[in-house]
Amino acid sequence: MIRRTLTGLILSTLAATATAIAVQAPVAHAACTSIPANHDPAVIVMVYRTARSLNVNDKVMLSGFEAGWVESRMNNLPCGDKSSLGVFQQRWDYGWGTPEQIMDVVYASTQYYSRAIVCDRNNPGYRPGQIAQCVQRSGFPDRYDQVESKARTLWAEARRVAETAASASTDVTGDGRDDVLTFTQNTLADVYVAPSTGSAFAGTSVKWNDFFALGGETARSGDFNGDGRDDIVAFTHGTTGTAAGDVYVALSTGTGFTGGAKWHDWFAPGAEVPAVGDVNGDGRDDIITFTHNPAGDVYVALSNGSSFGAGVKWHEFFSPANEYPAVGDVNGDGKDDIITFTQGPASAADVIVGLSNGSSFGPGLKWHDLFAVGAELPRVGDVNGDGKDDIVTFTCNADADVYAALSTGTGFAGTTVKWNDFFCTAGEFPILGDVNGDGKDDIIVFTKGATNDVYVGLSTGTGFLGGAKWHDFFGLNGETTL
Ligand SMILES: [Ca+2]
Ligand SMILES: [Ca+2]
Ligand SMILES: [Ca+2]
Ligand SMILES: [Ca+2]
Repeated sequence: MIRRTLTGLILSTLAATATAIAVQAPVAHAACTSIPANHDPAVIVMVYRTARSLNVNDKVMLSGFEAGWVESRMNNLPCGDKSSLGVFQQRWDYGWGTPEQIMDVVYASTQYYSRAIVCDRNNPGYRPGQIAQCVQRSGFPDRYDQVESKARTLWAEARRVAETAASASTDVTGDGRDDVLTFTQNTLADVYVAPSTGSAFAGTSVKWNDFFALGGETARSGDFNGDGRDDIVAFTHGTTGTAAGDVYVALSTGTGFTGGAKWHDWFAPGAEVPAVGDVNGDGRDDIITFTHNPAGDVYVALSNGSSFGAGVKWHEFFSPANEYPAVGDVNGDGKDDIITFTQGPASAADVIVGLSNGSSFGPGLKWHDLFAVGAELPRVGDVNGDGKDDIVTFTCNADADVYAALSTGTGFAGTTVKWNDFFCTAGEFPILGDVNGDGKDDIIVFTKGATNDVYVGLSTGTGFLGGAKWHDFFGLNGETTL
């Protein structure tokens, strides 16, 4: 059993720091001739994940997005004023690290947030912008609070990408009914499960693992050894250091998860977006990662039942930055396919599919041209029980509407077909799962906030019933819920 500790992580970072200090500073330093007008989507995800890994509070989190926007428009700048570099414009000659380190977004963010945590602790009355100033010591101390609104928007975007979970299988007990899972992702890193009884989620504070998926890691579920019970997986991300790009799996015993074991040591590093699905149809879930950058590459590592094989590129260009990637078997051939929601305005809210042939994903095919507009939350699942995965989108605003479009095997049919007209309001988190085991995926929402309830809307095959409370305390703010 491999157990990772936070201390181990910090020690390895320090060791890396000690060796790297010998690196020479660059002879020449370039001032920036221009700074991009917009943020780099990958940079904000790495800043967000790093802050989560340090368990920062909301105020400290926001301060980093204010500082990053003011200093670099959230870009990893290879230039800057005097000796300043990187997303936070840190200076190698003022003790922030070597130039190479500062140009590592994870390292730079760790430097920023470690100091911000101390500033906040010593000055509990500080606003986010004052915390940013405390760390940055800028000649223009008022600039940070002035960009609060922009910083909140970027924070929300980063969280949305980090929480991309358009499909997940969560039957950890193996009885044919999907259960609910929550990962605390704080210093305790606990994993709780509430199994479905068919009409409710049972149990409060039933811990299935007491150290898995630290803050900043991505937690998902899937049946990796093919025994009919869904297991859990954590992607460490990172960019450098011994823990970067690791993938840990903890297998379900039906009543708990075993200790995490490393199944891959280089997959979904940095800001990549990982997913889970059985792409070759052998009954074992595999891992998929979307680089989610301008290259838009998609890599797969197949499960052999006890580890994941080498990462292999299965698609050259799919779901680049700003799109919303997902995985599901949309044509019902037993092999999971890739899906991306472009999420533009109504004129550019397409759904593109890449079908699996068992060893790669085929060319992108448009299966719908108006679905999941803008900030809606799309999901993938078989809501009518015909064996082909369909698409569902939640507005999660004051309208609280839920739309579905059914797979025909070659496209998704139906535009603005409402399956429920009040489910998921702002701040809540929706998923799909077959919680009563009738073969049709139902809708589930974690209210979070003050109530921490879980509601379910069962699928009838043509709509979702009104929400019923299945749990009254599960999945708190800041936790990852599946
Ligand atoms: Ca497989
Ligand atoms: Ca398929
Ligand atoms: Ca279907
Ligand atoms: Ca169902």
